[in-house]
Amino acid sequence: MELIEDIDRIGGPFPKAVVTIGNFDGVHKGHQSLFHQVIERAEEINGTSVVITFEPHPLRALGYGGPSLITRKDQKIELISAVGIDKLICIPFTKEFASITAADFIEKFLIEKIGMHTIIVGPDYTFGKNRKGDIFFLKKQADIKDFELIVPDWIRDSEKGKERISSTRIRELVMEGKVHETPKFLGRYYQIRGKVVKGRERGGSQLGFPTANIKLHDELCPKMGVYAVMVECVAGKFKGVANIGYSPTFDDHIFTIEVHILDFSEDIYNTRIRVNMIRRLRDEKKFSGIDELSNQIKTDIEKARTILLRF
Ligand code: RBF
Ligand code: MG
Repeated sequence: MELIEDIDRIGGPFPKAVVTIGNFDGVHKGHQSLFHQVIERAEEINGTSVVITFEPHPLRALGYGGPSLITRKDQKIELISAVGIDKLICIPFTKEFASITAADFIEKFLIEKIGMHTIIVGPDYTFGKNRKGDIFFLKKQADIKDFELIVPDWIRDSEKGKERISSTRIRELVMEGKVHETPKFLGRYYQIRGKVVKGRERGGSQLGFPTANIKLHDELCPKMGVYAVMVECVAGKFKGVANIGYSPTFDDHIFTIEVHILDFSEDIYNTRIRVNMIRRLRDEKKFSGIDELSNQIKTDIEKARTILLRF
């Protein structure tokens, strides 16, 4: 996959471009299905598969805040590139870009610059200045400008499932701690990313359970509590138990995201870490002392080992 981040250097028009456009936060199963349809159509017509996305989130660029992202740019690019798309165009979304009319966007950008032959978008897709470009508008333009428009139906969470796959729903599940429900929408476990930083150095020496403290790179953070997790770090892939919260047994009231990696003793300070959130085990509690907390963590680890057996 070629990643294109400078719209003045797109290198198009591409032969028979089959295009999809969106923010694609989360790169969830709905997005993945669109990408696969883009690849299939491109193969059928001997064309080029193209995904166009925006950074930052259009709402944020326009000053409306916007939602906490499920996937930040690096993870989004990584996930899209894994699907097997030919070109990923990541457009810096600015006020200027937002002021382009829907008709100009199609003519000057999609057709002239990209070489669009086919566009595949979901039923609720809108684009262009004030979001004037919707499916109805696209249909009319497709007839006038002679390109192909494909609007697949929504992807559901299962064959008979009723729930639409949506980034909003995934954000809610993460914030409610229901991380075990995210795979049916994401097609993978929800993952947090960050860097291992120095903590209070209390876990190993006082509790007997050293933890890697994580400086979060992500915007979205799962509900506070204790989780069974699968860790990916420089040393490999490991099972673990994570705690997100204020460690109320102690009185320093510092919010931390930390993970105790099972059967592990390497020094991973200042390296990158990825934590796949498998299942939430319980709320954080204030214990009467270190021994009580330590015993509880032992129980958490036993539970986690059972949950993580198949990993
Ligand atoms: N601290 C608490 O005050 N209450 C808890 O319920 C609690 N649960 C934890 C569960 C696990 C699996 C881990 C790794 C840590 C937990 N902690 C909890 C945080 C603990 O106090 C912290 O790791 C040490 O104080 C070192 O910073
Ligand atoms: Mg620690």
